Amino acid sequence: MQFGAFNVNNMEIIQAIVDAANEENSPVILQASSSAIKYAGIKYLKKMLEAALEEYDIPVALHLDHGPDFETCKMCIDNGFSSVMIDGSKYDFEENISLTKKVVEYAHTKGVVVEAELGKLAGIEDDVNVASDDAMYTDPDQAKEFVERTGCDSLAIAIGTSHGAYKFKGEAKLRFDILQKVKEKLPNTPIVLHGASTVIPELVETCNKYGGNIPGAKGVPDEMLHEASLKGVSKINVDTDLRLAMTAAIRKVFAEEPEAFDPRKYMTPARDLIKQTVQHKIRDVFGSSNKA
Ligand code: PH4
Ligand code: ZN
Repeated sequence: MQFGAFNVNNMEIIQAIVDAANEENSPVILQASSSAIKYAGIKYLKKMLEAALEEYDIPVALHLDHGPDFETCKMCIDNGFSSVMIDGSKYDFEENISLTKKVVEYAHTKGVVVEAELGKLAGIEDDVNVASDDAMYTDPDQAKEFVERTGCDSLAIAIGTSHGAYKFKGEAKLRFDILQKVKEKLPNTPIVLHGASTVIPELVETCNKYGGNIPGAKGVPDEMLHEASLKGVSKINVDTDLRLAMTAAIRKVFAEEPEAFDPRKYMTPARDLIKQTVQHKIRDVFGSSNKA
């Protein structure tokens, strides 16, 4: 079983995810990157999480995605986030260790758990752009040393995924052999997969049909996410699929009802389509549904 960690940056996205998780009676992780926090404001995100917790009985966590530095992690910890990610993957091994360790030491005194990253994802990662050629898979021996020396609670690894809608030029290919080795060396450390959107073809098609221009987009097929789960990935990050759902729904309303200008007219179907997308992932892909 895997847990979906869904990126959020506004009220409708949060409502859609939590509503979907509630219907599936599944725990869920909401996560905000530092650019999402800049966009929405940390106080709004925190209060919207509180609203979601009041509304439903399911466990909902609020996680910092790709924390770029100690200060951002500290700000989120001090604002009641359940967990933080410190992304030191842009630094060399030793620097990544010392930054991660510093965050772990602070977080653990406050009862907050820490995700770290070792290895580099190809593509755009927040403000950091790692060229495909530089994409660096995680080294399993280093992963073991990294976790032992930092005390991090979970580890994001690079096995060939990347952020965004263009993950593979040809066939989708992930290095499951690396995942397997990492898991052998770290049997008790939850492993995280970033850049794990499927880039759902129907959503891309709808975007393109109604004036979008996202040709040749390709993500991680559901079967591969299933295999990743069997081989030990416990947290799956999803952002792009939600962006596509929202855009597809809004584009459709704009194209079919050009006279519409009440935001509720297009935000309602946008929220519904995000909800459907999240529900499908929880139920059919991640298997975290506890629906009777
Ligand atoms: N993420 C999302 C990163 C989003 O700065 P920003 O808000 O654009 O950062 O961590 C993922 O792993 C999402 O993967 P996906 O693109 O395959 O959905
Ligand atoms: Zn990521």
